[in-house]
Amino acid sequence: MAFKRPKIALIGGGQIGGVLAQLSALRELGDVVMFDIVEDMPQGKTLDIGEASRVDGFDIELKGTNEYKGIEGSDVVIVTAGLPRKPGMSRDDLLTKNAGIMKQVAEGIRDYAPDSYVIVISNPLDAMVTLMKEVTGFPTNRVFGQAGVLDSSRFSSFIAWELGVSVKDVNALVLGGHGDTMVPLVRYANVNGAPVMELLERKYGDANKAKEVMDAIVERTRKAGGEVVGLLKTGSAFYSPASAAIAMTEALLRDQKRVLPVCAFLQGEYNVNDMYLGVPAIIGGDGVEKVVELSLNEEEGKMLDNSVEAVKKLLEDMKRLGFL
Ligand code: TXD
Repeated sequence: MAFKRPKIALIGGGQIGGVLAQLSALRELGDVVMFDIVEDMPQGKTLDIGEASRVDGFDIELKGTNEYKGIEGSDVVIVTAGLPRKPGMSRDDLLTKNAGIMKQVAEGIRDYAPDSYVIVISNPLDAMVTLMKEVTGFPTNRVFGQAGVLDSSRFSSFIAWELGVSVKDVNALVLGGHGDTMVPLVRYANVNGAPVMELLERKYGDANKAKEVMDAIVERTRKAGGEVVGLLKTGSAFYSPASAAIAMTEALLRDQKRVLPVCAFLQGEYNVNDMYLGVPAIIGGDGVEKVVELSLNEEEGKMLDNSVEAVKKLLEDMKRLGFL
């Protein structure tokens, strides 16, 4: 059997989809097919990126399509299809619209890429991943969502900027749903093993001040998506979400066994049953290979419970609207 390059399908060729295509090419992760309902747009975007292949030096084929047939044989599918909230639209309106889109997309993946691993990015993330799993019927190790890698990267960046250290030495994790109830784990945050709170206390010589600074970092992390939206005005973050999903894709295609916070299906871990939630997991050649359990103290446990409740509400809304 001849060797061939992995095939990556991008469903949604908007802001995030475009960066996903470019990063996939730059890192030579695999051939890319970009699907969108907008005629000619995915063809144009992939042609544009492909025409830089000589300059950037990548041997990757990029194609655009408006038909699901184009994603046949894909190993990984990354989904960003969806609509952002427009003025006058309620949360239910958005949920109805995006759940409708996700259902259609999931049927396309189920029918044309039945053996693929699926990474969902579209919002509301936790609900969209759940719907993807329900409609495709794929095993849960093959359907997961991107939120935690980005939320944790934001948390780590803010810590690095505050302490004036390389972000490469910062390890900081965010658990929970992708919303205001997410749980940045301060107690586990460290700089090459040194607890971040200890470093902040040394910097300020005052435990109260250190706590105040950390509280502000946690708050900024929770609201980081909104901060970018507020500045961009015409859309939401797209470079960093794409980078985050590419890290997950690379872990999968190169069987890296990375421990990454992803939206994974829980069956008893963290005392949560049969529900998707953001937790650290080993990501390797078989997708979500194992959820990594951390012991949480009472306060952290309560925050996670809070986040679980918020995700459950979303799922109830989806049921009420007839999608689950
Ligand atoms: O970390 C995260 N998970 C996120 C998620 C961080 C930031 C943004 N996040 C969400 O990703 C955001 O709220 C959106 O739901 C998605 C995609 O964001 P993006 O910025 O890429 O949105 P765009 O530019 O509007 O692109 C969406 C594309 C657009 O080209 C539409 O034509 C297409 O989706 N679209 C469809 N594609 C396929 N099939 C259908 N039915 C469809 N409908 C719209």
